[in-house]
Amino acid sequence: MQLELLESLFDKTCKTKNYTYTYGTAGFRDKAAVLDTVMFTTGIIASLRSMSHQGKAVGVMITASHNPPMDNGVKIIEPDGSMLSQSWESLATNLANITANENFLKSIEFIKNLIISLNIDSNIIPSIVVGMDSRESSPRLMNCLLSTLSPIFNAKIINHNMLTTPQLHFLTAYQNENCNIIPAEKITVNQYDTNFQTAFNDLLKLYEIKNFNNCFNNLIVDCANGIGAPQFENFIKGLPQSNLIKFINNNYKHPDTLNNSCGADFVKTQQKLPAGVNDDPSLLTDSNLYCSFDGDADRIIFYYIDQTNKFHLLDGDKIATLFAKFLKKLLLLANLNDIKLGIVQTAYANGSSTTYVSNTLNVPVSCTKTGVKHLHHEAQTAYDIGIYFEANGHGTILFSNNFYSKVQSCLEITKDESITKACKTLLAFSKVINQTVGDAIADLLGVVATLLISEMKPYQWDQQYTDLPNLLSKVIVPDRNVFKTTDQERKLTSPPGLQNKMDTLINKIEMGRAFVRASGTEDAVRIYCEGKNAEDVKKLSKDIEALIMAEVN
Ligand code: G16
Repeated sequence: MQLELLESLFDKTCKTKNYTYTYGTAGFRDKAAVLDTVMFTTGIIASLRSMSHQGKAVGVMITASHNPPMDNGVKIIEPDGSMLSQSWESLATNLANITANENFLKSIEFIKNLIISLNIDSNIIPSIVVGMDSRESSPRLMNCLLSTLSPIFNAKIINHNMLTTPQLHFLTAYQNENCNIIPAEKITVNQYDTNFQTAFNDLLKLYEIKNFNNCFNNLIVDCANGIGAPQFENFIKGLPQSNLIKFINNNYKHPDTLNNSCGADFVKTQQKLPAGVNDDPSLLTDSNLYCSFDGDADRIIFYYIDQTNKFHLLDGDKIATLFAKFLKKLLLLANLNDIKLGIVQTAYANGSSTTYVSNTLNVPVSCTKTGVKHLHHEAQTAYDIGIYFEANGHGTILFSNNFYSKVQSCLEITKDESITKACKTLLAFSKVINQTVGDAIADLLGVVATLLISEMKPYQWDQQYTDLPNLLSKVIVPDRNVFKTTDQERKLTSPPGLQNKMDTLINKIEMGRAFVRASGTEDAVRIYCEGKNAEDVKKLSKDIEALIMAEVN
């Protein structure tokens, strides 16, 4: 490791100085113009993280996901494909801020101290797997990220260039799992594609499903004009009935259109169809199923229109309950009642969904703070089948070792055909899911397979429960950091007194619930409101917004 060389590279790369970086909900995220310094230090942190894992591959994805085109960001991926361990978030933030604000020697001192305190063997060669989304700024930021990897760390680098965030999560884990049998340079996105295409096709074969028309005529996929477009267009070549899949907002070569009036975040927050559907009357029918990815295809939400052209949202809560009902039925069929199935939500989950999960499905439900890392952890530690979804469509399912061993032994012992089929379905379904992180492509396969096997149309899926009217909005304030929360972000502790004023408003409306929290990805404060009556919810949202503005001005 040649730390002496760092200074010349620093002078060349780090143009942003006197700036404070914050590690947000999902990594560093900011205007692309100021990210050079933090990309430079992220390369160093990722290398040290890999060395602390004895040189196992660590992933680094350049993306700002649902944010507008001028933003960008970076997410670090652990060797098992999960998000960077929380204990390293503050190390990454400190190094970025020391490098941006102090004498460069302090950065070197920080790195040296880190190596000593974490007992990192500096002879270990790190292995880094990198990728980026389709933003205009991504190649420039990739150069900043890569600048230290070879000269300083002599790192082994696998550059997958443009791909989706979940593809990189999967390939990072895949590279580590197969390091003794497949050379890292032979691993491409083809392995991801083959893995999930095969899993989906095998699952459908169990039920001899050849025709999708029982559930929908066409599946319309809104790709948010992001990297999900070319990746999924290529992916569907290995799927049956791929002619039924139609793409809209797949203009990823025009990065200025990314997430603009389209994509999962737009459709969820605006509760309306994205751009591109109304332009083509042939796409607008009540027999179609629609879905939207976000900018890096780690989220998905579904929707459909009814015969009166009314829009109906099937968001992350609806995806979680669809999966829970399906998996619970399979567990019952297989008499596997000791496998613990549970759902993890955040405060954004619609109240009706939580009631439905607890009272109708009789499935335990946990609530965590916003951020996939929190939900992932809860799903992994609390359940054998941990279904986690944020209402915004970010989520996946985790299957524990206990799940696999119980299903496998049941399969070996049983002579009963329906038990055999239920066990085989559980195992096959678990392979369709990307267990490293929420994945628009894998979740889409899971939803389509569940609908086909359950012979369910979108409106029947929607009938599980009726969402309470709700509104998610955001306000720009001078300093969002003054908004601090407790109770899984459901209550404000600061600014003092604001929660009490909000409670007075909330208590006035029937089934009222609302909370306010600072976004960890955008410079904004989010307001979520729900209640029995849509007009009350609108008013509550406006009143809370007014309270906030009065507080900060
Ligand atoms: C990221 C996180 C999600 C979170 C979302 C919004 O999603 O991975 O867990 O729900 O940001 O977070 P916030 O409300 O703090 O801005 P993505 O898809 O943008 O990476």
